[in-house]
Amino acid sequence: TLIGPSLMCADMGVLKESVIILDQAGVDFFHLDVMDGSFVPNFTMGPDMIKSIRPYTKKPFDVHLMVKNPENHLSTFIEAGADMISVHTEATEHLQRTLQTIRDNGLRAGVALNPSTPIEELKYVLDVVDYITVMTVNPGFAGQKFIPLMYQKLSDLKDMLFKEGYNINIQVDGNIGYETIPGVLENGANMLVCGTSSLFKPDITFEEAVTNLRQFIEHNNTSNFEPNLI
Ligand code: S6P
Ligand code: MG
Repeated sequence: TLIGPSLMCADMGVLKESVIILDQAGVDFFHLDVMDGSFVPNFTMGPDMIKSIRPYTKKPFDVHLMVKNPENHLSTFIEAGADMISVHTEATEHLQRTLQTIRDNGLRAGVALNPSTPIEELKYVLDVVDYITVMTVNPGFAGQKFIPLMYQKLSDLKDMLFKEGYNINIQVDGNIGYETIPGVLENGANMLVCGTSSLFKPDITFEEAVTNLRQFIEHNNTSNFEPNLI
């Protein structure tokens, strides 16, 4: 199971320091949320910000594009230092081409689904996908509540991938913490995006938060669905 801090939850005044400490604390990847105020009603990180923290860790940068027409911005985020890019199936007309372009540039290609979007949308792009992000909240904000039907969605997705014969990572994003981790692991998730529900807590250091989270995952991981990337 891979752990990735969601950096939009960090204190932007000490972003660089946070990256260095989280890296040393042993996270597996960094999750970077990009919003355009149109696909989702908020703004977060941009390419310059991503570029400015790139020198402080060698861990993969997972850029989650919550923007309309993400195909128009791939090169911007590749140049900023992305190793993995996920796009929303709801935001691009030509999902297959967009994913293929990400891969052609040597990155891992991800596809993210809003809570209401059915997994069937993915059936004919599975051969160009490295990870699927199941949004367990509606994208746009940190600190929201997990949508319970997403456990069923994860389980259905796991079944679909097994039936179609694909070993694709399943990432979960939104309110991933101690209440929800046992359920998402049981239903097939193997990449956890960790925000205010787990890693970014005022009363605990990043080192403690990562250590506690690892122990908890080890105790609760009943599935043997191991990540095949990074
Ligand atoms: C939300 C974004 C996420 C959040 C993350 C925050 O639109 O894509 O990556 O940053 O969900 O985590 P939490 O625990 O505050 O929900
Ligand atoms: Mg995200």
